Amino acid sequence: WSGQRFPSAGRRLPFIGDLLNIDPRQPILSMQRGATGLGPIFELQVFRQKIVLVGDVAMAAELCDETRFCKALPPAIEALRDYAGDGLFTAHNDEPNWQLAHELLMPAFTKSAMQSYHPIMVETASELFDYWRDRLTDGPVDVSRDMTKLTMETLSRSAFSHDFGSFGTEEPHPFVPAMVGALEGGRRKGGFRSAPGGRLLAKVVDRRFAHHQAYVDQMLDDLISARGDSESQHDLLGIMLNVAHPETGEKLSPLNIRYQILTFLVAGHETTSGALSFALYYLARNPECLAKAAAEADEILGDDPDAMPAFEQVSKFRYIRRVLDESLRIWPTVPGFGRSPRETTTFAGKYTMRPQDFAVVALGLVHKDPAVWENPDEFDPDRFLAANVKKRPAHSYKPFGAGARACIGRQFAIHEAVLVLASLVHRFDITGDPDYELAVDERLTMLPRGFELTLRTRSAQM
Ligand code: MNH
Repeated sequence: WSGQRFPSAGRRLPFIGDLLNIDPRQPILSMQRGATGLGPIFELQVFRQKIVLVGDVAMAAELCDETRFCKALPPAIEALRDYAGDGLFTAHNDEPNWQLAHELLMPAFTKSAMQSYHPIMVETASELFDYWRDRLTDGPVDVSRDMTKLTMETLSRSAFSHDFGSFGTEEPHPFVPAMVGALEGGRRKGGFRSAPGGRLLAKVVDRRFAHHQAYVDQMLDDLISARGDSESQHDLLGIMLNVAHPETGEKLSPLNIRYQILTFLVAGHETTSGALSFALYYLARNPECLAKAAAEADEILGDDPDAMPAFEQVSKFRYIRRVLDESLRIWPTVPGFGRSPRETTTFAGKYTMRPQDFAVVALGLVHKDPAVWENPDEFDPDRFLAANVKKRPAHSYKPFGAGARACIGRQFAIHEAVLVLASLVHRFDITGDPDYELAVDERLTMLPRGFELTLRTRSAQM
């Protein structure tokens, strides 16, 4: 962005830039709050690093044009390469391992692959419901905690055929705090990387978070060595270990496989957990929506409150799918993504943008652009009725990113989330605390904090 300056929030100080305008516990949310009145493109400077963000549909749509733009890795994501290297999420566009892994792993995300995950998803959701049933008299459940148990378990069973035993204890599996700790360390390093003394600080952070890293490393070793010399290709890990590219014969290297396992463990569960938790928050707050969702579940699943959906039934929960879509509109659990031009170009009709420049699509703002979304703060699943979707410009809604580097797990996440929401409202009456005010935990992704639900089995009334 050579020489170009965009509006910024608050007062910019020498040396640290806009650092004081950012809440370290909620960097993205505080940044978005500060954007009010700045217009559709604004900037943030922390030490020598400048980040440009866009917050309206028109600019987001331009950046999503794959012919002119491609994925960029903003500093916070670049910092994750210490852990995830050239794994799918953190690979640079031109790194050969991205193409190779993308081609080898795509078959694990086809519709027929979803069919093979379906029984695992059903089984895992049933275990959560049994876990809840055994604790119904213990008071309300912590939604984010239990949704994280569920999605973590579903992902590890589907992708790695590994049972984490998440429902055996109240506490989350130790991988969860270890992962959050390791990533938090990475984020702090990322924030200070461009500061003088940043390298030294990184060493301090590394030491403080070393035990988390050691735990994660051991877990990856165990997951891989448990395979022994099995040639099986029945799950994601089997494909990574045993499938060669049909044309080049190339296979993923052991180091890259470790990066991919970590990538899938992280990318594959917290995002879906947040989406489920926000959807349940909105259902509990909007009794008419909850009644419609439950009626849809009852109609498709029938009288038995313990019935679980068959594979073909999951796509029939149209209303519940709209609840999920609308929750991800208001709370995109991946709050943004970076884009760079393929060649130097003029962006938004007037800004020169070079390939080394990037802009972050701030989904929390784009998904509420008043030019496209009426009453943007209101929860209304019917915005996603086909007739309404058609009226909106392309790229108004991008919770799974854009282009070749968009989410590979989108169908997996949607299938799992719809299945869980439908069977949950079929089996349980859910009530939130009317005094609860939504608070959000910002890790790499967004999760409601302290949101609880009281559950009652519905069998009694049917
Ligand atoms: Mn997911 C990329 C959002 C669930 C695995 N994911 C992305 C991107 C977004 C995203 C946005 C693009 C980021 C960027 O451009 O920098 N993902 C989500 C959301 C959910 C989600 C909102 C759930 C809801 N993701 C999942 C699941 C998996 C997964 C489930 C795995 C099973 N996601 C990935 C991987 C990538 C990705 C892997 C990187 C893909 C690539 O670059 O090739």
